[in-house]
Amino acid sequence: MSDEVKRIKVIDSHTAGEPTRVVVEGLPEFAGTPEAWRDFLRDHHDGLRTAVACEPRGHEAMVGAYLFPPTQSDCVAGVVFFNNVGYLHGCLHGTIGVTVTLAHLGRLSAGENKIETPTGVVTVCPPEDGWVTVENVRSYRHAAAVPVEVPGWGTVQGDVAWGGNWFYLIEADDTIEVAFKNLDQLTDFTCAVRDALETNGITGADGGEIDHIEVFGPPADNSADSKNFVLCPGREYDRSPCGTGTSAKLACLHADGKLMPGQTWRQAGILDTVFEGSVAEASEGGVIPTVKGRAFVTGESELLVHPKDPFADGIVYSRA
Ligand code: PYC
Repeated sequence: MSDEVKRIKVIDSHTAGEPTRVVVEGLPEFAGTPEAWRDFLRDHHDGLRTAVACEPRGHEAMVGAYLFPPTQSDCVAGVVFFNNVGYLHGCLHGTIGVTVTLAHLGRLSAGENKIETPTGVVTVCPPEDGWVTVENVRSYRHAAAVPVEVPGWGTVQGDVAWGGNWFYLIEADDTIEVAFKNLDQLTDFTCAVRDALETNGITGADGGEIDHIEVFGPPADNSADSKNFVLCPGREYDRSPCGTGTSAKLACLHADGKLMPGQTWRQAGILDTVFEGSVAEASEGGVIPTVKGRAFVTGESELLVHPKDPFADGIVYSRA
């Protein structure tokens, strides 16, 4: 076995509290679309994901982003997002993190910059004092007021919507308050809901797995219209208001006639940080959301992976 240490250059940022670790050097040789990159890395180099995202180099809340050359000439980069348990379809807090990282590296042009992702092309502008606006892919409500029996919690009702990931969106009732002090309860509740959706075969379009659960309650103050808790794939919650979750919410509000094109919705997350969103109507139905949030670069480093390290691929485990 060679003693050669693998070096992975990363740039860390956080968007409204949620981390993004962009892998800027250290990917294996490959070329292709974001879907092809995702499949190649998942099937042949999944240890890279766990080395970057999991302890001891990462942590459970870490969201990673692989950066590679785009296939479309009008895009500045291709990106695949991942976390401690797998790959994400899309990720907007992550796109905002990638944008401040590209700006930090001097790789953005003035005006609009397009980024290829597995969900489609998203458009960003260079950050202004850390604020980045992202035009997301088409988002839509797939099913309204879907009931599900959740063991220990009773019947829960929510909308199923696509915002770049599949979400089940629930309005909190008196049994649960969307507040940071209730993180454990919110996590247990949303994990139980996700399990119940799976058990009952409730999915997004084409059987898409609903792997994000979003609970809404009143905001802490008038700086937002609503406050959410978002369970991400795995057991971690989004520290930010979740950009794809905000997009799913915007699509549901629009479908209910509660949000007109161009009107602003301010979505707070569990830390009371806020994303601003608005929609344009999409010709195929649904909406094209625009989401604005603020990110800061927090570190530039090189991860070292020694071949003899028993945790070269990170500490990988699954919790029942
Ligand atoms: O901001 O879209 C988002 C996101 C998805 C998972 C974590 N953050």
